[in-house]
Amino acid sequence: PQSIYLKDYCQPEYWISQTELTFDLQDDATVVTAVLTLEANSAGAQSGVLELHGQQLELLGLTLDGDVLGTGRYTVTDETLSITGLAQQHFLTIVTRIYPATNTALEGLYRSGGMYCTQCEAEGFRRITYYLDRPDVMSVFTTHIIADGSRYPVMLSNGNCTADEMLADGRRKVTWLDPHRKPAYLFALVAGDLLNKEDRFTTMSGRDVTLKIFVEPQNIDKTDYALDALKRSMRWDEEVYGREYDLDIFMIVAVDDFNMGAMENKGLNIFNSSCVLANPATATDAAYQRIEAIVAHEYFHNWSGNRVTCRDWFQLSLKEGFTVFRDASFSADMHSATVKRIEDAKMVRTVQFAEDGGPMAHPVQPDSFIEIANFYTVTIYEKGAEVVGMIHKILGAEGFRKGSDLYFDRHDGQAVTIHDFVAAMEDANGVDLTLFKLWYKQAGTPVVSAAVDYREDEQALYLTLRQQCPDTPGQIGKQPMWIPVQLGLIAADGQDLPVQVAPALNTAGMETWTSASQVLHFTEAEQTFVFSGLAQPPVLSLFRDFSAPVKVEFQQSPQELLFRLQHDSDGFNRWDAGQRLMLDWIDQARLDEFELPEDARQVMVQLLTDETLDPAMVSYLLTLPSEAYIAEFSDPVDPHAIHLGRKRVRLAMAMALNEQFAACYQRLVSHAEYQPEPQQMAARTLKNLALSYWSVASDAGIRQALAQFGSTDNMTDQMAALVALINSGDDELAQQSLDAFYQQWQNDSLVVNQWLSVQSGSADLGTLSRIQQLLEHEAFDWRNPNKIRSVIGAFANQALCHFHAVDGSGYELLADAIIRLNATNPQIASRLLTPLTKWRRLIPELSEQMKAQLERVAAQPDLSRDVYEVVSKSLA
Ligand code: HT7
Ligand code: ZN
Repeated sequence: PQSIYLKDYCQPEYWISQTELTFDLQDDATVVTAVLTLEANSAGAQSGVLELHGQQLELLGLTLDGDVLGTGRYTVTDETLSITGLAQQHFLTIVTRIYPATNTALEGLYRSGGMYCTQCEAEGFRRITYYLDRPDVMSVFTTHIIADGSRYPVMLSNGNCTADEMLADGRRKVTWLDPHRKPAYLFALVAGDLLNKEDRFTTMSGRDVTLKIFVEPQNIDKTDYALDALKRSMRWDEEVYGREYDLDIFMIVAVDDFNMGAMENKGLNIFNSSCVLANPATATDAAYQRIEAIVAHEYFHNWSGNRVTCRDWFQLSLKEGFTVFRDASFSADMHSATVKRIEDAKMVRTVQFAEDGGPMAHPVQPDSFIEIANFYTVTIYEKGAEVVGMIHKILGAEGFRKGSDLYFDRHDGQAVTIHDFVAAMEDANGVDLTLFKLWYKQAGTPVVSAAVDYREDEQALYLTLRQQCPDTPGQIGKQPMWIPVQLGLIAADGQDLPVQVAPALNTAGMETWTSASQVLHFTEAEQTFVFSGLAQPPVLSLFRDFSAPVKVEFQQSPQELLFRLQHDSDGFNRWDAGQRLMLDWIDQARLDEFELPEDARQVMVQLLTDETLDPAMVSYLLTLPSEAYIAEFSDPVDPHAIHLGRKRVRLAMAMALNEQFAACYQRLVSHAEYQPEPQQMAARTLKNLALSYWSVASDAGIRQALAQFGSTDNMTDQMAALVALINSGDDELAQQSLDAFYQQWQNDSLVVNQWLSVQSGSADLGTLSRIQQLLEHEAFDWRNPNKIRSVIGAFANQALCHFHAVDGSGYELLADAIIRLNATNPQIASRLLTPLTKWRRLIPELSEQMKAQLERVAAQPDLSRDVYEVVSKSLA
């Protein structure tokens, strides 16, 4: 397989102004007729050759301006159809046959359950017909769907429905017209026997929009929350970004077999059913929040992605980074902004930093790839969002809004680049972001080290920051970046002091950027900032609000960390201080038994008993870092030592605070009817955290978990109780509870997924033999990505002590699954490889075994591009 390079981008020789598609959905196959209006691009090459993309297509017919094309005029390969001798304008008709029922890759048109659906991003449209399947080719699409109307009463595509007719043979033909020009990756088609829940939304200019969520009949009672979340998103985008919806109808369809979370097809979003369906009995609070965030994310793409799209796939973060930033701001506004920030930072530190430090490291704007599907990564999405967030920090909310207004106005209807986005931000604010743009170009996580020197005679604190970004594959020697450092100075009484930054000289003798603002602009390899007017040495709170996605090396004593856990006015840094303390404890506990220090115990007692605090926040402050998070702070990584250390600290906290956890639990038990609303969710989060500690340390806690398991009406509490019972150490009780749970929920596939993952991801239960049993279970299905994620994904990413079994059996199981899926669903196979890409960071005895499994995968014949790219880069 060949790499594709950003530097090779050039415009196509032809545009496709109109695309008319007819889908004839037959039992064994689908025949697709595409009529393309071709127009020569005056800025493109003028060879008269058109090279269309196509994969796994049977070509049945080809006519140009009504005449059948002779075989001398065209050539077909596995991936292209080339036509020669073309002039300025043509109508090209292509007839292809495809096989949706055997499409297990879930790209293009495929069947999920009894329905047809599509997934065209990034390059799935080429599995439907020959086309210029690239995002800068934008066309007006008309879609006709012909099928048996009794089996497929619902037939949908993008835009507005313009005709619905019965054909002479008794079949039905439905026509959809999307007036907005769009690239093929935003095309969608759905046909099935579906029900829908309908609502309406009046836009800010008074237009009436119909909203519909389509589901299989058994799920019709699970649509209300997503519909409400959609309306909240539409209102929020109007209020915060001034963006209004632009069609008469907005539709969402839930499908069971889907490679990712959801897809923003114009006017017809397609969702993984796990990211849209919920009712209190079956969905946890976390699932509700995920649904709200994903509904918002896909809706926000209507502007950041669809109205203004990407010129090429190297610009993917243009739409994804920006849209993740937008959905994060939305979630922050709907719930607790601090908790959302903590969640996002946890994700960046655990998953993105790992990617940035591994063999698949790439910049937010990559400069090459082999398979674009491998670049839907945490770097493109989450780091991309952090980069947009830093622009927001630098410009302020008002300046950022001016920039986004200019971006949308200037580029509406265009396919553009990340450079265009930044240019709009610069032009609207009169700032120069040239240096800042390195964030898009340089891979790797910058490491910032900080040293402080308090000078009593000057009543000043000198802060020296140094930055360094490690080499990454293909990028040796990085330049200093523009890092916004939000900070605070805390007095001994816990109050914030005013931050006065005096002019300072950096090592090069240049005057630095200074301000009384709390955001410092750190732009050089080394810089010293001087804070004046400080009668006492303050406690420094650095990188408040996670103001930049960097690793921070700054020594603070346990007393200072504890002080900040108690007093830092920045909620994110309160949490961060606590996590740093816990990391130290876990480090100590790897070697010996651990006892919770008394001063820490007192602070925790205070947190657990102060009823004025946000319970969700208290819960985060008392939650230990996950094993994966701890691994990111370890070198080399010894998963078994991490597991042991964490387990000891957990037990020590549970024992030292047993009474308080029990009391906190009792205080937060509520008899109100379950509502998926922020206050109730926050209370349940803390209540169930208390239960998890309480049940680790005492039989009373286990009895309470058992009572909660059997009596609750909502999945949040039932699942929390089940996890507590699994962790109780009583294997019989754990198994009985799991059996009862399956008995209760075996007919609800999404709940069964939770049942699968709670076992597969468990340190107590996720043993190799259990995983093998689950893979044989009636509930498991190799064709369904959710089931694969629930068993194999949970095992390899969460049950770390079993996955890293010293005999290498966990790695072997994962490699077997990857080899199997390589043939049926390469995207999922490739994603499952992620844990194996970290082999170099492990202790030698594990590292070698992991490498051996990677080599075994690499040696397989017929590797997909997806798997080949990750395996070969991991071994390079
Ligand atoms: N933009 C969507 C990306 C997506 C996707 C990409 C590759 C393969 C399958 C996929 N399904 C959806 C999702 C989003 O970011 O909104
Ligand atoms: Zn997206």
